Amino acid sequence: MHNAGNLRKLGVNMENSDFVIALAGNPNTGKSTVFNALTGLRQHTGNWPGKTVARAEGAFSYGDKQYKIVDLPGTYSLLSTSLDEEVARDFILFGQPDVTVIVVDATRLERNLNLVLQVLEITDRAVVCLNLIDEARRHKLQVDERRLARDLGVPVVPTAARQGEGLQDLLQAIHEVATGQTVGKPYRAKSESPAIKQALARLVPQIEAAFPGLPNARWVALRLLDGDERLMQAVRQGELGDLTRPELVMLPEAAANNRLIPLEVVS
Ligand SMILES: Nc1nc2c(ncn2[C@@H]2O[C@H](COP(=O)(O)OP(=O)(O)O)[C@@H](O)[C@H]2O)c(=O)[nH]1
Ligand SMILES: [Mg+2]
Repeated sequence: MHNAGNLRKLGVNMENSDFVIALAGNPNTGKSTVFNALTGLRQHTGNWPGKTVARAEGAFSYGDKQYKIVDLPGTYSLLSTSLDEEVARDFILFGQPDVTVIVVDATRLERNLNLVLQVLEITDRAVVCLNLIDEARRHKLQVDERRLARDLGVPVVPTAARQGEGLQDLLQAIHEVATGQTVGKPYRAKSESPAIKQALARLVPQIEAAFPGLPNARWVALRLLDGDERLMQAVRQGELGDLTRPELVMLPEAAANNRLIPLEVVS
């Protein structure tokens, strides 16, 4: 479930919406085309709060639910080494969108899967939009989307967004993930060294205790071990939790919980 408090800080007002969708993808995969096809005229553009990065936000309804959709900057990764990557990562990490749609280029699948796997480390609420499927066909490339969905552990929907092909299936997949009818079991690589394994064994339970229900404690722990300043700040300030639940903000136990995180493990 999305984090309305953090979303407000990220410039998204959820008052009249049931769900918020993030649209991620490498540049030139057809993200904006998908965005336009889903929202039509119900969209507006601006900047991310406090940043000079352009942002498009739109709305649509489907199956009696109101959706907001945010077009994230096109990126090849989420390591937050550029402003675009930071904006995209922060939105998925702190906004906790109900669904993250990752638009990939079916003709350049291998390169695109890098971002898919990074998104799947942060959230299990994802749908892969396998776009430019017409181009793939033209190049006699066949993608086994069922196999891909099984291997990734999230729905994969082939589309040719410019022609409107597959968009109904995409909407249906988004709806099923948003409403919890489909629950992802994302593929997550595990190939850490014994030392990292040991550190994770200490750190992960403490992160889970401080932030119950966090879908990505292992990833957060790995980023902390990597010395990620932004995540350390987020842990200290309780940003990863559900700020919409007042008891977690108010209760001193919440603050006390945060102090459980042994930052000496991190340095
Ligand atoms: N053939 C084909 N072209 C597409 C498709 N989707 C988008 N495009 C084109 O690909 C280019 C990049 O699309 P755009 O939506 O701007 O990509 P973005 O950078 O990811 O936002 C544009 O010329 C689109 O018209 C598709 O499914 N098939
Ligand atoms: Mg675009």
